[in-house]
Amino acid sequence: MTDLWQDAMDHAVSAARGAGQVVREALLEDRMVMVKSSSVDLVTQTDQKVEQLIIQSVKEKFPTHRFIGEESVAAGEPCVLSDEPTWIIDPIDGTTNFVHRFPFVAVSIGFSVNKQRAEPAGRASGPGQQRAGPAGPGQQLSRASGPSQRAGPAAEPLLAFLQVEFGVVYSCLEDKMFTARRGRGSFCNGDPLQVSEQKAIQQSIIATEFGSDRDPEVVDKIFSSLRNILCIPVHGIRSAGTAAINMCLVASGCVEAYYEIGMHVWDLAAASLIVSEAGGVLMDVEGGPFDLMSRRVIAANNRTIAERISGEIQAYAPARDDAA
Ligand code: LIP
Repeated sequence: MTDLWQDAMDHAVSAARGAGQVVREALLEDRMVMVKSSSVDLVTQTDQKVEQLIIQSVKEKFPTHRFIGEESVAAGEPCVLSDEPTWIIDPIDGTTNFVHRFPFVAVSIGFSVNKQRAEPAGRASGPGQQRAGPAGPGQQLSRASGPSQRAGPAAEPLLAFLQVEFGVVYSCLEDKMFTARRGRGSFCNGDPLQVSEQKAIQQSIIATEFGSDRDPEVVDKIFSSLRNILCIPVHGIRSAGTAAINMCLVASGCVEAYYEIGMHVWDLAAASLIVSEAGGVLMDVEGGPFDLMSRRVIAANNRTIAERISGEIQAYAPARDDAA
């Protein structure tokens, strides 16, 4: 089977590794901190430099491809997914961590193509792929089985409404390269990932973030959700300070779920595929289908835990990433 996108994925891995080196070096220097949407929504020259480095290197190799980059969008570029091959880039996921040298920082590169186009079974599938779960326009499929459990090609047509073809998250201070290709599993430094098998939320760790919205009404909702979930009770709550790494922790089986409202498509795109290819599920915070542009997500090891979390969340709807 012709593999259209392996070159692009190899390039993404190498670009993420190069970007990670720049981020590590920048950590040793003084960082000039600027603000974006609010006084706690931070950006540095390193975010901007790394995004330009990645975009330039991709343009040289794939001149027709499009981009959604966190800092480009902040500078006024559109945030649109289409059928065209599109690189979705967060040069530094965890900018606040980076500014404070809190040691979890990721370079995130997702790649989408053929938005909302149904494909025949197996077209982009790896050997032994098996899928389950609902799908609909603009959604990530969830998958019931992890890499180790796959057997035989998909028996029925796959509803390939997936938007993300591959995802690369480089946790550059840990030197962990998380990768996923649609239908081919998720990996960390080449080792396959599998979500936790835990079925009881009472024996789970849940990751979440507090985001950068300081509107007291929003903060009340965040704390109300947190209180509800903590009091289920769960074993614990964790925050890595980066959406991408939180989701890679779900894919790795270290935490059972991650939820948040307010992060962006560039925080989510790559890691959403890493979660689903590790056997996890993606869901909207109100229990509906996951929507990459909605700025809301539950990523969990299984549907039962995802649904339980959705029942405890005080939902709200920030402006969509693709709002005009
Ligand atoms: C950040 C996320 C973090 C979230 C923030 C923000 P950035 O991304 O990864 O988890 O809580 O709202 O979106 O700005 O560091 O790329």
